[in-house]
Amino acid sequence: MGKMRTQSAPWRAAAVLASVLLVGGVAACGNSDTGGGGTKDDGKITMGFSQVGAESGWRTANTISIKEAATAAGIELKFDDAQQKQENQIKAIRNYIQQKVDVIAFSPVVESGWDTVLKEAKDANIPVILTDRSVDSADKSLYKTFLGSDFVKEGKLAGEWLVEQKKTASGPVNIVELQGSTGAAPANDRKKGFAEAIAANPNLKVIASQTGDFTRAGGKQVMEQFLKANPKIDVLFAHNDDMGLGALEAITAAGKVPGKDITIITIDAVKDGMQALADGKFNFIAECSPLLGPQLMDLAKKVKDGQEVPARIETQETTFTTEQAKEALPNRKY
Ligand code: GYE
Repeated sequence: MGKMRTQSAPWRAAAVLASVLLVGGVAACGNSDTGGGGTKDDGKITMGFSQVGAESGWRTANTISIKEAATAAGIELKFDDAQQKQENQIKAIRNYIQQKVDVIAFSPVVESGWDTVLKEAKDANIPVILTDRSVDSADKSLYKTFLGSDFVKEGKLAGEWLVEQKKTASGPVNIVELQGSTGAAPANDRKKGFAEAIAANPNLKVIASQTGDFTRAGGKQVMEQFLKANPKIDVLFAHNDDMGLGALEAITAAGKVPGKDITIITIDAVKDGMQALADGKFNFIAECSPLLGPQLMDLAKKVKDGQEVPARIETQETTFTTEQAKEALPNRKY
C-alpha cells in the first residue's frame, strides 16, 4: 500500500498538471478570441502596421522606432510601406483583416476616405490605433486612439517665432511656403497654425504656397520655381526639414545665402535639419518627434487586453534656435 502510494504520487501530479495546462490553454484561447481578431493561443500579439512611405528623415526614424519597439515588446510586427499611396494602405489593412492580426496600426497618408475600411476592421473585431497622423472620420468608434503630435500647434510655434523676429519690420515681409503632401493632416494643420499666428502682423504675407510632398527633391524643385517667379523672398516656411534641405540647394544656386538673405523655418528637428540650424542655414525649427514606437506597443497591449485607453495621446515637443541646436545635436538620436 505504502509502496503504491509513492508510485502513484508522481502520476497524480502529472495528471493535475495536464488538466491545469488544458484549462489554461482553453482560457487563453477564449481571451484571444474576445480581445481581437487573433486566433492564435500563444499569447503573442500580432500587429499589422501600414506605414506612409520613406519620404523623409522623420519617416525613416519613425519606422526604426516602431520596428525596434515591437521587438523589445515581444510583438510580432507585419510591416507594409505604402509608398505614399492611400490605395496601398487600404490594401494592406484589408490583408491584415484577412490574416486576423490582433491589432492594426497605421499612419494615414491623407486625412479623408477611411470610413469603409475602418468599418471593415471594426466588423472583424480588430482594434485600430492611429499613429502619427489622424483621419477626419466623424465616427470616432472606428479607432481606439490617436497617438501623435499637435500639428496646428507646430505651425503656430513656427509663426509666432517669425512674428517676434519681424516685429520691427516697417515694410512687407514676403513668405513662401513649402507644404507637405496634399491632403495630409500635418500639411493641412501646419498651414493653418502658421497662418493663424502670422495674422498678428499684417506685414507678414504668404506670397506663394505649394506642395513639395515632404521630400528633398520636391522642396528643391518648388523652391526653384518660387525663386524664379518672385524677386523678393524674405522667408521660407517649409512643413518639414527635408523640403527645407532640398530648398537650400535651390537658394544657393540662385546666389542667395540661406539663413541670411532668406530666413528659413522648418518642422521636425531630425539630425540633418538640426545640423543646418546649427550651421546657421536654417533659423528656427519646431520639433515633431518620430519616436512613437514604445508608446504604440504599450497601447497595442492595453487595447488587446480590452483596457480603456485615452482617445488622444499627444506627443511632447519643443522648439530650437541655432544656439539650442548646437547644444542638442551631440545627443540627438535621429
Ligand atoms: O513631419 C514629415 C513626414 O507625419 C509628422 O511626415 C509626419 C510628417 C513629418 O514626411 O517629415
